[in-house]
Amino acid sequence: MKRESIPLIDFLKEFKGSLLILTHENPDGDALGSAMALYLFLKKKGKDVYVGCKDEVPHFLDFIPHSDEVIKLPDGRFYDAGIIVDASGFYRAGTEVKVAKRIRIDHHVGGDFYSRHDYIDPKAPATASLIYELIKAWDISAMDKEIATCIYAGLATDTGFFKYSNTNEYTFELARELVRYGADPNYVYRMFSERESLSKMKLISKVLDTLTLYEDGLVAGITIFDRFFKETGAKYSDSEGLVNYPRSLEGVEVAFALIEKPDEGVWKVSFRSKVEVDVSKIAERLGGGGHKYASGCKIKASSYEEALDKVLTEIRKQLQLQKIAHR
Ligand SMILES: [Mn+2]
Repeated sequence: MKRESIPLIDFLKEFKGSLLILTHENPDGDALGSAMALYLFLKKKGKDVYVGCKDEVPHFLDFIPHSDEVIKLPDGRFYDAGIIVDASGFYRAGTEVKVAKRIRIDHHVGGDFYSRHDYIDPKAPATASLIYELIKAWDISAMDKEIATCIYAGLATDTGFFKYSNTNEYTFELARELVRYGADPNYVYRMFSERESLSKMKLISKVLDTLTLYEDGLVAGITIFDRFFKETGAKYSDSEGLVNYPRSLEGVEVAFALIEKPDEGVWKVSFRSKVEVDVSKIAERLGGGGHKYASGCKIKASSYEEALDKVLTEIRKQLQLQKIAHR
């Protein structure tokens, strides 16, 4: 991915104030990996920089270097500038953020635009790859093993460990560079995939019991009821990625996970697709957003049946619009 120039670099070079880097709520590997990589790099550049998140760092991400330095938001402080990474806008922080200037670094389609200092590229495989490009264009000599590990964690997460359709020549070139700088692929894999808790396994067992096929097997969904967390002792962050189970079924083109969030009075929905269906369109019609193959939204509904009906209605609409049927 060749770029002419990144205006954000010129802004940051001149910038003298306090800077808050933040992720969306319920951070994933790309969100936290990107935030920490940028934080560590800007600290090396002598900036007055902080990193914050509404949620505590989940167990599966606690190996990310210096993630214990993440500030829990809201912290009541005022910052001269804020950079939100891997999110379609500051509303995704899920909490109040007091910053004089807003900047967004992201690879999602659409979303909020703040100024020419935003650094957005929907073609990037991960936000972490944009952080790499920023460092490369500014001062690659500041790259080190810790920063490379943060970026690698983001890239690996968003490509499904180099399996999803955003995996291409560039993805591997970038991975090669990161390994050269000290990222350890086996270590990152083990940290993400071989540290599960028994309570998460019990949660998966309950969730798989809800697995249901719709539209003659073109669509598959799971439901994560709030009581499952109480019954198993699993944490909310343990629900991350479970939507990949319905997606893994043969013949399924659209998968979804419906997650009950009584504290917010909503149902959170994650959508995944395999080849053709553009699930970003489904999420957008329900007030959310995302990518062609991965998207999400929150919907208000007075019952589970109503939430499920809203989801299935929009999925059917998209299948019809794209004329998707069994081959
Ligand atoms: Mn991402």
